[in-house]
Order: sequence, then C-alpha cells, then structure tokens
Amino acid sequence: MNTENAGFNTKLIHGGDIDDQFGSATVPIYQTSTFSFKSAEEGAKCFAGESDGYIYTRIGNPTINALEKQIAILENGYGAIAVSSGMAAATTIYLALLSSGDHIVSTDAIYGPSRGVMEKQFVRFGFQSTYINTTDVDAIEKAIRPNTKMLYIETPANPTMDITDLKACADIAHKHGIILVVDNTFCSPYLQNPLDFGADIVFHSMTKFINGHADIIAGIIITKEKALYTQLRTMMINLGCNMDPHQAYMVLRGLKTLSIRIDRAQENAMKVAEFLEKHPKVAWVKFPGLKSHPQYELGKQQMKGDGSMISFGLKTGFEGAKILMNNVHLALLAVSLGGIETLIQHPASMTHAKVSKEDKQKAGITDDLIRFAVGIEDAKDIIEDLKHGLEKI
Ligand code: LCS
Repeated sequence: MNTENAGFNTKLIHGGDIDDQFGSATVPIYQTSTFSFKSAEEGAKCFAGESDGYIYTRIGNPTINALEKQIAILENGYGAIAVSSGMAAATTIYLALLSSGDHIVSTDAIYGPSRGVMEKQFVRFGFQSTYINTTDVDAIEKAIRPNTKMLYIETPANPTMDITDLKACADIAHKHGIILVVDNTFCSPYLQNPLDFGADIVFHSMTKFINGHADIIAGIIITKEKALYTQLRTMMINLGCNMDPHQAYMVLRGLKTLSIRIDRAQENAMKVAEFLEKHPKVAWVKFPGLKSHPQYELGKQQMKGDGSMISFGLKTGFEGAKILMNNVHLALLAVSLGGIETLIQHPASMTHAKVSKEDKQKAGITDDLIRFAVGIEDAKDIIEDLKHGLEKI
C-alpha cells in the first residue's frame, strides 16, 4: 500500500516493507551475516555501489532496512540508520561529524552518558563541548564559537523535562552554518518531528517508546538530507555498531502499537501529575501537560502530546525520595523509560550519577528530583501505589 498521504497510525501498520515472496503479514527475520551473489560480476557491482543488492549484515540487511525505511517515513526524513543502541546513535553522530578542534553546544540536562562520553572520552580526540540551559535562546547564541560545528539538544530533557525551542535552534544553527541534532527519545516520532522544525538530524534510543516493551536495546538516526545520511551510514558501518536482524524484528513488532501505547501512557501521566501537584508532601512537579511547566506554551506548539515522563521533588528531599522508592510496589525501581510498565528512579544517584555535582546543580538535576516514567497500567493503581509510598514518609 502507498502510505504517502496516509495518517500516522496507518503508516505505523502499513508503512514498512511487505513480503512479496510469500505475502507474510510481518517482515521476516533475515537472520544471516552474509548474502550470496549470483555471479562474480554481480558481487563486483554491489561493492561498486552500482547495484543495491545486500552484501553483509553490518552493511545492510532486509529486516533492518524495513525498520529504517519505516522510521524515516514517520520522522519525515530522507533516510534512517539503525544502530545497536541509543548511545551508538549519539557516538556515531559525534564521530562522523566532528574532527579534532571542533566544538559543540549542547543542552546541559541531557542523558548523562551522552554528555559524559564527550567530556570524559572524546575530549582526548580534541572535541570541545559547552553545556548550557538551551531553554535560553540567547545563551545558545552566546555559546557559539568560530569552531562550533554542532548544536545538540534534547527536548524534553532527561531528567529536568525542560523544553527547548526547536524552530529557534534551527534558525540559530543555520545562521551560523552548523548542524542541529535533536535527541527525540522522550517524544518518539508520534509526539514530535524535529526535522519539520528545521533540524538536520534526529535520533532515538529505540530502547524506549519506539520498541516500548523493555526487552531490547536499540537506536536509530534519521537525517533530512542524503549527504549527512551517507556520512553517518559510512561511520556506522566502520564502527560496526549495526543492529542485529532479530533486534530489528522485535522493534518492528513493538513499533506497531506506538501510538496506542503513548495515548494510554500520557493519559495516565496527566492524572498522575495532577495527583502529585496537589499532594501536600510534594514540593514541585514538572510535566509538559501542567500549566505550571515553565515552557507549557512552547510544548503545546512543538509537541503533539504531553508524553508520559514526569519529574518531581518532595519537601523532604532525597531522604523522602528514598522512602518513596523503597515503598512503591507497582512502579519498578529501575532506570529506562518509555515501556509499558511504570518506572521510578533517582537521576542524581542513578542515570546522571557520573555528571559532577557542580554540573548537576547547574543543569537543575537536583538531589530531590525523582523521575517517574508512567506506564500503561490503570491510572488509579499507579496513583494508589504513589499514595501508599508517600504515606510512609
Ligand atoms: N538518549 C536519551 C534521551 C536516553 O534517555 C537514553 C537512555 C539514551 C539516549 C541512550 O540510549 P540507550 O543506549 O540506553 O538505548 N536513557 C536511559 C535512562 O534514562 N535510563 O536508563 C537509560
């Protein structure tokens, strides 16, 4: 079926490849490392890029390719490159597009390792980075240097839930001739399409909403144009951080229910956020659906929904948070997010533990911040669980 003019949900179900050979309703798993050529001439043509036949799974594979095509369609991109994890996506982008002496400007409150790898590992290769609060558009302008090559943002940011203006970032990036990269993990293509606002590259940890079932680690990079696509694909092939065909099959399976999972999770999240905001032991709540969110209006403009991630703090700080985390039973005390189950975690001591105390403070990753990833259970049970845990404080 041609889904070019179809709606998002139809594209989710019918946007991918179909099996012409046997009419299989799902994309088959081509669990192979290599592909045979019909002749020496055909093999030579494949290697010369004159034929688009498959060669070797690190380079390309029909199951992986079906996922790449479908995500590229959902993000309105030119093409997509599937990789082994969200971190593989981030590091492939850094390594493909930055050289020694180049500088990036990035959101300070991003997933800890996306920042840690730059500041602690890639600094050895001469990469320079500045981390700022990207909700402040003027601060972005000020942070750009003559050697800045990339503006890298996460919106909403993990774990502060700060929302950065996509259109303003695209305008700044293009005025300065730099590339805008957006980590779209917290929204998925269902809730936000950064390429439509002018971003050059979008990536996802598909471990989260896109796969959605807490059983796979995976990532994907989507580009607006062919040139960046080719550069990134070449780096992925050479780094060898390709996806496995079985992994791609699992993600294709999870992807089909993306919109109905998110619809339920964000409906639950709204109820949970409202409950928390009214609770006497809760000091503050940050959720894009609450009018109290500092970038509420911006969120409504660039996101198609509020998502299901909530940050909040207790009046009793980290001591209270520990009691809460030790006394919830439905919510799993676990990192990750975007799955069908509700998770609770403490970023300052878990996902962002390796960010220095001073940088955490500056980025708003305070000691009292609890991150709550709302799942698709019944809202009343999630709220009951929180109520019970909060009573113990
Ligand atoms: N980007 C964001 C926004 C993330 O939240 C994560 C993982 C990654 C990239 C990396 O993806 P991965 O390699 O794990 O597929 N976030 C995690 C989190 O918040 N808790 O556990 C993992």
